[in-house]
Amino acid sequence: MDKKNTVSPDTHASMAQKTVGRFLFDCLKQEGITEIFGVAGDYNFSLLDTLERYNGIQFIEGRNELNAGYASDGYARIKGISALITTFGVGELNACNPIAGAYSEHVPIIHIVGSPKEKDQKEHKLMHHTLMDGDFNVFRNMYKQITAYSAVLTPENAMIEIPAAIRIAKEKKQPVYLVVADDLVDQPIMDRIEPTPQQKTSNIKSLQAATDHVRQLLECAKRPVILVDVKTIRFGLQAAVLQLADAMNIPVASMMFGKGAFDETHPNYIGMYLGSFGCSEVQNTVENADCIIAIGLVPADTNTANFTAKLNSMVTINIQSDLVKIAEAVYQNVLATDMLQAIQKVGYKGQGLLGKVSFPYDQSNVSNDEPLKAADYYPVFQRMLKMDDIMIIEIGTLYNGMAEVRLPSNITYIGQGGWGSIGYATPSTFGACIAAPERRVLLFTGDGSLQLTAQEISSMLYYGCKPIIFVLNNDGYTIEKYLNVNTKNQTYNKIPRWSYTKLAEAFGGNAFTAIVHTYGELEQAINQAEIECSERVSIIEMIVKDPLDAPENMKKMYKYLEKQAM
Ligand code: TPP
Repeated sequence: MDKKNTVSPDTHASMAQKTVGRFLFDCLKQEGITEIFGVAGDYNFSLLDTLERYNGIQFIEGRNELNAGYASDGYARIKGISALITTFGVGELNACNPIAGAYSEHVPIIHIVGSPKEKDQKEHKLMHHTLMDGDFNVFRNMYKQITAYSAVLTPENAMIEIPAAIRIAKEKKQPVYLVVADDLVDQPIMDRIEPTPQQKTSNIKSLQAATDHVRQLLECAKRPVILVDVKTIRFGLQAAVLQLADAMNIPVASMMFGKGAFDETHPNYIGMYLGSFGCSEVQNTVENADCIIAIGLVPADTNTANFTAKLNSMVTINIQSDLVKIAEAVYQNVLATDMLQAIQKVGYKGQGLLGKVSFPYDQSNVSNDEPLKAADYYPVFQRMLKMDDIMIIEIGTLYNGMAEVRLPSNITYIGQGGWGSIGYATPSTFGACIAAPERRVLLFTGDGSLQLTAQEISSMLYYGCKPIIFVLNNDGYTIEKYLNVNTKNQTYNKIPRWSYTKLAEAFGGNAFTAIVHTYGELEQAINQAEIECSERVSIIEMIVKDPLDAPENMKKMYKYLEKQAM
């Protein structure tokens, strides 16, 4: 990062009594937060002034709060937790979408809002950024619906509320909301001791009963399978799942939201289960299994190929973070880590994969001068990926196509499959770059989505981030033409034509850029970007001739919708 503020240590801090602001930042620093995203506004000046003097956390300003919220989401998906500072009303409401998205997708963000002076609030004065009705609780009440916890901070309660909010965010993996009046930030806090929270543990009897049930299922199972989904990532279960797969030696498939949860180079990995829209071998293995060990499953429409995924619930061991469902039985208070270990101890030994597994993008025979098509550019992406890359995939045709690209080990794969707010990926990429400046970061975005939050490329340039950005220019909202059988020719799916490669210049920065139409050009641009990405941002605009070009699974989805509509 080139343009980091030089943070001067607060020389008086060690002598002075802790203030609300300093205590807040101490608690965040303890969680490993070294950057906080947000946008300045007069009600959060005291917070930001404290932060500017604070040693060890840098304020990273976004181009708006929507983007800063998405950036903190991307950051949290890499560092485990993040923080966002906005101003009252106008600022915090701009961040509702990313915070609701984080709630839906289980991403812990500490959202801190600076509010008008306590005295003005008590007197119900008509202050700017309010509804002009003297009510200062309106926005916090709105936020209660999309956060796991909220509190109004005071010097009296800071030592209780701040640790409690952080603990809840980490436990539930969801955002929390803290609001503090501008004039209270510098007030010394009252010494209080938070009651020691009870460590969550499994209920031994429930765990035992669930384990007995698992044993019964596995005793007669001939074709068991492991199905990995998104909450495996959110609740940090990847290592435990990998261990289970090694021990059991049975096939492992991934759900779409859960991409990246399991090492796709593992010999037991069979691919993506996309119901009847995906690979039929994977579908057969999962749907004919006589025991499905499903971890962190979210059976949503877009994760189950419009609910065409048919998991036999009578043979499914559905492991959630703190409960397990097996057939019709629900075992409450069973922690996923304990359940995974218990299954391993049952001692089932499979025979690995019986046949050879094929992956859709392993082969492609296309000449260099052919125009770009989904069927053949995904194999190019598959070849360019490297271990330890961070990939951010926007919702759109890319999210569907990329699902079946086979990943190298140790990839952090970021997508907002469930919340699905377009424009998420670009600011999230910015957040990822800030979280892991040492790693290669790749953004794959559609042209339509980029038009929502393109400003964050400016922040990338400003803070010296160097992602490689692929913009899929298919001249409009292609995915929307597939989501309904009547939307192919609608004008609302057309978008203005932008010069995407000129964005960097417009934002006052310098980037490597390329506009590519063919495979030869794409490969050449990728080779160059691989050199350039140690120095600057790269923007590769991929022009696709046919606005209806899409990956195979989307074409299958369209056929399915056509049948449904008949
Ligand atoms: N607004 C928000 C904030 N989120 C949404 N998901 C939508 C609208 C509806 N929507 C879903 S996908 C999409 C839209 C408008 C179009 C995406 O187009 P693009 O990024 O160009 O990707 P493509 O499918 O063309 O590759």
